[in-house]
Amino acid sequence: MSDAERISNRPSGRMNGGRALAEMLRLAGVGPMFGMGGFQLLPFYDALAQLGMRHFLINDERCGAFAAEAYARVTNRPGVCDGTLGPGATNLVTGLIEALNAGTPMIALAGDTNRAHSWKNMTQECRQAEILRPAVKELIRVELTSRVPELLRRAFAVATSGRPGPVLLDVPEDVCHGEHDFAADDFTIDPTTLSAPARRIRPDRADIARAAALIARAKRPLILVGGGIHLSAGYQALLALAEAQSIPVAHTMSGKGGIVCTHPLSVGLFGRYSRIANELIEASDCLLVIGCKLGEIATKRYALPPARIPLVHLDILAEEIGRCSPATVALWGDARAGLEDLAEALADDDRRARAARADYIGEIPARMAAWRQEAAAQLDSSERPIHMARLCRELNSALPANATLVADGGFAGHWTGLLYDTKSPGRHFIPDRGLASIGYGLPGGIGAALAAPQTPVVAITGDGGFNMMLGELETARRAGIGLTIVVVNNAASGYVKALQHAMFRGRYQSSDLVEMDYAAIARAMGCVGIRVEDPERLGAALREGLAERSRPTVLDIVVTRDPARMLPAVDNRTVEIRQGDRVA
Ligand SMILES: Cc1ncc(C[n+]2csc(CCOP(=O)(O)OP(=O)(O)O)c2C)c(N)n1
Ligand SMILES: [Mg+2]
Repeated sequence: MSDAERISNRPSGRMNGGRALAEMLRLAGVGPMFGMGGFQLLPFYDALAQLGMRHFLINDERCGAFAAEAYARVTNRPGVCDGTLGPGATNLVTGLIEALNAGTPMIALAGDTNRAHSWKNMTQECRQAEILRPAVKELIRVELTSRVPELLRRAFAVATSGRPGPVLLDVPEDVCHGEHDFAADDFTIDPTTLSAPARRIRPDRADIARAAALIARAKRPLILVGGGIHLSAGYQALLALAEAQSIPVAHTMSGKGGIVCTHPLSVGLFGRYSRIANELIEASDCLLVIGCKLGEIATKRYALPPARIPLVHLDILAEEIGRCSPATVALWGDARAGLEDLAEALADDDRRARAARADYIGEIPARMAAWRQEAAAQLDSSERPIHMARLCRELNSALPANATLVADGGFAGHWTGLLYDTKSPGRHFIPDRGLASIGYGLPGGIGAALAAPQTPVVAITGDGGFNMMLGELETARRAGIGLTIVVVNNAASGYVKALQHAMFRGRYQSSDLVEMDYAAIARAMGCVGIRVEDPERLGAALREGLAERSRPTVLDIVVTRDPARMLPAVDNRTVEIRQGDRVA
């Protein structure tokens, strides 16, 4: 890399480690940061103030990690968060693992004890490096103030290369407060490492040829796309291959938006919940898996895909290929690059393939229409309390094409994963399927809203998940963001209650919440609060939330309290459960 290609702002002279951290993050052009201060990182905070960089105090470091994670998903640039030593650092764990499992680029800073006194019962001291190490792609302990720029460069390179992920910089107090004479040359960074994917690798050509031969022979090929399509921004390449070859596309929750949900070749979610995609998998004669781990939920606990169907698996992480289902052809590489190469290898055969698959493709609108008809009673339901399917239908009508829906871990994510339709390609649906924690919705919404201030962002969360995070309404209000938060109010830890209904004959334990008016709570916190009990009011309430641009709006949606009717697409009164089964 020549000097001209590097980004450099060339500050120089004597400065403390905190200032050097801030200078490097400024050089990297990071977006808003999220954290909660403590003594160890205060020089960093002071430098942020002096440099005029955006940093938001968050009320729980876990939320800072969630917000930074969602920011990264929207932008593909590393999200940045921080925590002080001990409890600040340990509170980051859940958000960092979300990023690790989802492949989201992140950089987290944790203050640590002054090494002159460490391991002498320092206040808040704990073995935080050991606790955090398995939560991140790489943990970097910064041992010298002089090495801050070099190690931040390393952090960006790790966060955005290969399968992206979170990197934690563990910064001892004396390194952050300590000073060093920096040279102008110290402050440089490789611009390719500032967003994911830092570098693209193409699958082996011979493997592409074998995969192309398999696809060419197939009468009913099907693409199964996961979150990797977003990390690679392979939207155009996916659409081009699907259209040129007439191959329908099914998606995981994380992969939703790889192809627009309203596209005629989109067959929706596959796995635990499905419209028509699972049937198409069963009837397929060649599956092309793109950027997808084929984990428990995507495979209905490994019941899919059937072993008899040849499987081409394209992934950026070589050891992920064939981990859960054996791959007939392994394609190791970037999703976009691999899709482009496949399209090129098949190009001469496009016309024949499209003609041969005309009937196959023709089935899809009819199957989708049949599914819609079956689901119509739910989608159009005017029952009170409100049906979740009706809420999803209203979200589909009210949200414009450029909107982003952030979905929390409970039923909010399950139902919208199945029924929400994105209208333009890209990350317009953000579920926290890395670790599927509840509580992601509100802080994730904050991160997404700050990442794309001009676009409408709606966060949908359960009441349990919202209870966990209520304090962040204060953050959202302070940040002045027009985020719409949809609270699915079923007065329950609903998923747990539904399983207790199905599996333990309605013996409920610790799954009920008290009836709350979340709209009133929101109003008391200076936000807009609207309680909706009538489904006919949903559309207007959503539009009101979207129109409010300077403070959060909480829509408290009163949905079914009947645990027999909570699970999407499963009539659990008739589900037969054997020992060890998991229905959802
Ligand atoms: C941190 C965390 N704890 C527990 C769970 C297990 N869990 C999955 S869904 C769910 C219910 C959450 O209740 P709520 O947010 O109200 O959503 P609902 O299922 O009622 O829609 C729970 C406890 C989880 N996913 N994450
Ligand atoms: Mg609930």
